[in-house]
Amino acid sequence: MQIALISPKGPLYRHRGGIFKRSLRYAPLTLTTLAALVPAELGATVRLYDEGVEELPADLEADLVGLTVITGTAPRSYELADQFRRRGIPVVLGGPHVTLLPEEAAAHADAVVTGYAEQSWPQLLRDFARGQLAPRYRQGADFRLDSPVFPARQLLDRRHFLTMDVFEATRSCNHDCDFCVAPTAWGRKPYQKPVEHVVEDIRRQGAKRAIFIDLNLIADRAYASRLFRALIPLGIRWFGLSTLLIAHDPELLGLMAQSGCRGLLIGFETISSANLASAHKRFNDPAAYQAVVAELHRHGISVMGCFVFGLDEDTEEVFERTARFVVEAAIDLPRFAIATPFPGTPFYQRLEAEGRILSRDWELYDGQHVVFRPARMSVAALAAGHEWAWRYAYRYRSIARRLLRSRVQLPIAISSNLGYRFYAHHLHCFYNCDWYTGQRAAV
Ligand code: B12
Ligand code: SF4
Repeated sequence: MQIALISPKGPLYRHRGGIFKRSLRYAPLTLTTLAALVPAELGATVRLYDEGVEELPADLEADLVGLTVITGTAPRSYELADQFRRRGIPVVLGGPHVTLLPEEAAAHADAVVTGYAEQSWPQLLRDFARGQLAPRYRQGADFRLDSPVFPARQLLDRRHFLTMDVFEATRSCNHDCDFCVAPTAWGRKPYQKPVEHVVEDIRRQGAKRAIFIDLNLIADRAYASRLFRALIPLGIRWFGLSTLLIAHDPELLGLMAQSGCRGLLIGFETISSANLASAHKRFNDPAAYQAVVAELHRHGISVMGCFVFGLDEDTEEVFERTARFVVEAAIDLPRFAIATPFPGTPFYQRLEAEGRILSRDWELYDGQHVVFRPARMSVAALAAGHEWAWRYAYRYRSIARRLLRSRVQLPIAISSNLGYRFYAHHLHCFYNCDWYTGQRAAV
């Protein structure tokens, strides 16, 4: 059996014409994990294709195609799925967007898989081999990540990625921020790989630097503490994601730093407490942001700080205040996004009930387009302000000011800042689709 697993990409991230440089691109674990879950007894050959790094072969042949779908790539995924099915190749769709909108996806697939797929995907493949593919596979919440599954990273061409040393210890998150896909798609129950399996994966890979893609590594304090202790003997340096609550837990932070953590992606989201309250993210306190960054720097940890624009309390002043703030606070790598109501989330439901969703073209749901009517500014002002903030934060002067104050992980910080500077200066190339320019011109 020949299985082709594909990660389709929207325009922003596609390798040709996209603006997401190799210096920003690590190898995700979706396709490599699915490949590792293929039951050995089927004797299948698995090939992986990531449209973010390569063109799909026009004559791609397979007995079964699996596509991973996030909201921003749903139109491209459906287009590819329809093409394969026209050629008589059965298609399976899975991933966050399929979990959020299975009925929509089912119109383009022979089978859809919702939720995580640790048990359902092997089951699907066995059914397919017997000629008994079912239209719907659901992973119940009662599964565990106990069995050792080592992602098949060797199936991706490492030349396309900054690093292949990408790992995962946990899934989902215990919080319920109203804009986040994780609690809606997968629930808040923590799923954890046994710490020994994570360590074994890192050892096998021979990694010296690692990226953890877990949504919130400190969701379960006891587990995080066990994991960090187990990482210490490996002597690696690693980057991951956490909430800013880590800065308020000196013991865990000390352990995290000792285990080799050198950078954290943190969702600060907004400098408005009222926005945070309505998004159910009250544990973020804007008054403490600067101290949080300083505390992480003190431990040698650089900060990728993420902010969203367009929440209901935001007025046109928010762009300048936030952009100046990230420079003053010496955030090593700031990222800005436009608030995006992913389907199924409480944020989407609220905007829909208020009649404020302007477009359901999922390709625009990439965090860089305005798809709803903002409360206190126009669509055009939100789009322009967001772009302005990117440019301001990535002026050479701003980069220098941020990095000279931080002085943490300078070589890596300089190269990723240059990657994001390129991104910031090319964002406008992606605001030329007809619907979008029409909206901006109309306001
Ligand atoms: C790597 C990554 C990216 C990469 C590539 C993603 C891609 N597929 O194109 C890049 C950097 C491009 C990216 C960009 C963005 N991303 Co992203 N990203 C991730 C991240 C961190 C890791 C993915 C991963 O490797 N997971 C590990 C694997 C094992 O889990 P998994 O992918 O969920 O797969 C499991 C199941 O879902 C299922 N499954 C998945 N696909 C399939 C397919 C088949 C056939 C089957 C059977 C099963 C199946 O089986 C797997 C095993 O259980 C996830 C967060 C996370 N930790 O998952 C966010 C995540 C996917 N991203 C998300 C978001 C919001 C974004 C951005 C909007 C961020 C932004 N503000 O700019 C952009 C949008 C890009 C776009 N074009 O629209 C959301 C998804 C939202 C949504 N509704 O689609 C996630 C879930 C994060 C979150 N907080 O909610 N991202
Ligand atoms: S803390 Fe982060 S991952 Fe967890 S629900 Fe909130 S936004 Fe999502």
